[in-house]
Parts: sequence; structure tokens; C-alpha cells
Amino acid sequence: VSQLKNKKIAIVGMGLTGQSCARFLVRHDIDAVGFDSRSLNEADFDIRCQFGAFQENQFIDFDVILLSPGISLLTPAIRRAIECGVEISSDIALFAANFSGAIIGVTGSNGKSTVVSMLEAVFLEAQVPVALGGNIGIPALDILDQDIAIAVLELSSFQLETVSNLPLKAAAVLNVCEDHMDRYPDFQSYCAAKQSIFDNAEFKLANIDDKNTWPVNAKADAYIRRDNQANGFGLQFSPAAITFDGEPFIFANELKITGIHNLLNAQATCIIASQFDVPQSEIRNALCGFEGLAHRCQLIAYKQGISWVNDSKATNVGATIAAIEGLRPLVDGELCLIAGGDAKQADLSVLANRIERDVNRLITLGKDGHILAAMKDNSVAVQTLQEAVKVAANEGKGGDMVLLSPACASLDMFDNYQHRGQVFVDAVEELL
Ligand code: UMA
Ligand code: ADP
Repeated sequence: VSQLKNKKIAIVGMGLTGQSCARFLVRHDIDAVGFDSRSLNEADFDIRCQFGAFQENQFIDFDVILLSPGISLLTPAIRRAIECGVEISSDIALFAANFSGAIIGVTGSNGKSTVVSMLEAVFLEAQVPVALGGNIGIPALDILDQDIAIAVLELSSFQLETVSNLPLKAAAVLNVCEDHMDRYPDFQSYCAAKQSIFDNAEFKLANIDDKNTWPVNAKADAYIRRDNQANGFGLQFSPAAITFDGEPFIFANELKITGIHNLLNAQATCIIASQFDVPQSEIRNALCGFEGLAHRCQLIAYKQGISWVNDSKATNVGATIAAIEGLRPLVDGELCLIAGGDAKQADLSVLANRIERDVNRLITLGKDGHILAAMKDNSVAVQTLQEAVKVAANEGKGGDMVLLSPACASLDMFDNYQHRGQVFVDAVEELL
């Protein structure tokens, strides 16, 4: 904190992150100015603010910018400030510099929220004081003053762009697939942002099947894997289980959540928790009691003999592939997929084989729905999610599953993925 005293600080972006930075600085009696390109009301904030479109030279006279993750480093006013020698920092960097406990960082295109929530459950079971922060929706600085030994941070690629050498006790890159391609020049830049989580991490966990998750100039200490191995945690199929030292440790049917992807999430949790010496019995208890998070492959209703599943959080292709792979084996009848939205410039064609093979009926909506619609004969394009639910109900029969797993962001039609999920839940509730 002392390094920030007497510096000219701009907080750029006054959403959740910017507001948490402002509160932190005010608590430490440090002055800053907040900026946001929306026109907001200054009275709502703890610091002086300026609102409106960013001018190219707006930030060049500051010493430090605390940048929100939703604002790209390529924004002209930010680029200009960097050229002029302004230091870019963030809430995550401030958190790491001021937290005295152990930090665990989890990134990846999918599974971050699930894994950090599983870790929280495991540490609580072991009576280790823990808190979650970061991309999950709780700004990291808001957990700084809690009396905790371990902070588990969900870190997005955006958040990783504005920190370097994060001192992490353990770091994981769970998986990567194309996401946020509207923000990165290419897929490799997105992967590089994720891989940077390892730069100063003591224990590095990557995914053996995905080289894009591996540390660049170092070796991973452990891998998430789909095979069984003599030492450490692994996976077996039929019967599906997480294994330890070659033997079943938790069978899939002991968990309340479904899908191979969730077994892999649980496996990642086992590996990280073991690094912190949590006894295996407590890891097991916590994972077997874990209910799963809303909007992620969540069974929300069983109506007219049809299972209705809300996977609104599937905002990229990897999540939708995981949902189809995980849920298809549970369906006796037909699988009807509702998908589409804003693909964020990702290549959706990697879904084509899955849809062709495992989806019986496809209902599409949203900005990029037409790209998906072309992948299946007789797909139905609709204008609203309510209409999608009606079509799915009219055409469905007992034993079927209707799965909302859009493979796209929701922002073309909804406030966020929670809103999209709730609209789906409400529409299903209205069915007789
Ligand atoms: N803003 C500008 N100019 C711009 C863009 C944004 O002024 O060009 C302003 C907006 O008007 C708004 C503020 O910046 O007032 C929003 O900042 P933000 O987009 O960084 O959002 P926050 O409210 O600070 O929330 C962020 C994360 N949002 C993003 O990364 C987009 C939240 O993740 C996170 O929970 C929160 O910090 C706490 O750490 C959300 C998210 O969508 C859930 N994340 C993406 C994802 O999961 O795919 C990465
Ligand atoms: P994130 O925080 O990374 O977005 P979530 O746990 O919120 O991850 O899950 C987001 C979406 O990804 C959901 O649709 C969920 O079913 C799916 N998912 C969760 N874990 C995995 C995984 N390991 N691999 C692929 N998809 C996953």
C-alpha cells in the first residue's frame, strides 16, 4: 500500500471491480479518480469520478491505472497511457500484494466456478478458514479483510492480463477452448493469458490432454487426466470413478453432479486440496455433498415425462460439448438442444459432429443461431427462449431431455447468463 501513496491513480471501469478498488483505496486513505465510459451518478461512488467516452490522452498524466477486466488493454486510451509509461495494475495485483495467507488461482475456459466452489466446500469440511473471490462475482479485494488462511481466486483470462508473477501456492488451468475471440487477436494470445497464471506458482496443475493448458517454460507438477494411473489421482470409466493410486476413490454415482467434466472438476479439486494436506476422508465427504451450481447442467424440472436441463452458463463450445457428452448417456429417448446467442467470434463448427451424432432435435436462437441451425436438418429457428420451450414441449415425448446449452454468450438477448437461465426456468414452469 505504501507504494501507492503519493501516486496519481486512475481506476478505469467503475463496475464491481472498480468499486472494490475505490473502497480499498479509501480505507487506506489513498486518493484516486474513477472513470467509466457510461454516464453514471458520481454520488454513488466513494471517490471522485469522470464519466463519458474515454479520450485518447485521458490517462497519460497518471502514474498507475487500476484496470477493470472488462476493458481491453488494446483500448486506444489505455494503449496510449501504456506508451507514455503509465503502469497498469489491477484489483488482483493489489490483493496479492496485501494478502498474507495462501492464494490458490484457478483458470480455464470452463469449470472455474465449479472447481473453486468445490475447493471452498472441501476446505470448510476440513475447518480451514477460506473465502472465494475474483471472476466468480466477489471482487478479490472484498475478501481481503476476512480472517482467512486461504483465498481461492477464480481468474479469467482478462484478470490475468493485468497482473504478472502472481504469487500462488497452487495454480490450475483446467482446459481451454475458443472463447472471448472478440477480445483477442488469435487463440494463442488467449491461451497465453491463461498460461501466465503459472509464472510464479509453487504448484502447477494442467490438463494432460490439452497442451494449451501446460506451463510454457516449466513442467506441470500434476495433471488432470482421463486415465487411471498407479500414482496419484486419475479417472476410470465403467464404472466411472475418480481413482487414487489406481483404485476407485469416489464413484461417479456417489456425486450429486453428473458428467465426465464434473468428475474432472472433482479430480482437480482432489489434487489441489491434497497439496494443502486436507485428509482424503474430508475431500470425499465434501465432494459427495456438493450440490452443483445453478445454470450449470442443472436439472430444473421433470414435466410431461421430459427432463428439462438448464445449462445457461455454457457460453462457449467446450461447455456445450461437455454437456452433450455428459448428459446424452442419461437420456432414454431423444435429446433436444436449445442453443445460440453471441458466439463472440468463436468457431462453432467444432460442435457440428456432436450435434450430428448425439442431438436428435435442435432449436436455435440469437445472433449466431443460424450458424448452428445449418448443422442439422429440420432444426427450428425461433425468436425467443419462451418460443423455444414451447416448440420443445410440443415435439417432446416421455423419456426425452430438453437441454438449454447455448454455446454462446447471452448478451445479444439477455442481461447475463443468469437472466437467460431464469427466463428458461420460468418458461418451463409455465408449461402444464
Ligand atoms: N466499461 C467502460 N469502458 C469499456 C468497458 C467497460 O467504462 O470499454 C465499464 C462499464 O461501463 C462498467 C464497468 O466498466 O461500469 C464494468 O467493468 P467490468 O466489465 O470489468 O465488470 P465488473 O463489474 O468489474 O466485473 C468484473 C468481471 N467482468 C468481466 O470480466 C467482464 C466479472 O466477471 C467478475 O465477477 C467481477 O469483475 C469481479 O471480479 C463476469 C464475467 O462475465 C462474471 N466474466 C467473464 C466470463 O466469465 O466469461 C470473463
Ligand atoms: P466457468 O466459471 O469457467 O465459466 P462453470 O463451472 O461456471 O465454469 O461452468 C461453465 C459451463 O461449463 C457450464 O455449462 C458447465 O456445465 C461447463 N463445465 C463445467 N466444468 C467443465 C469442464 N471441466 N469442461 C467442460 N465444460 C465444463
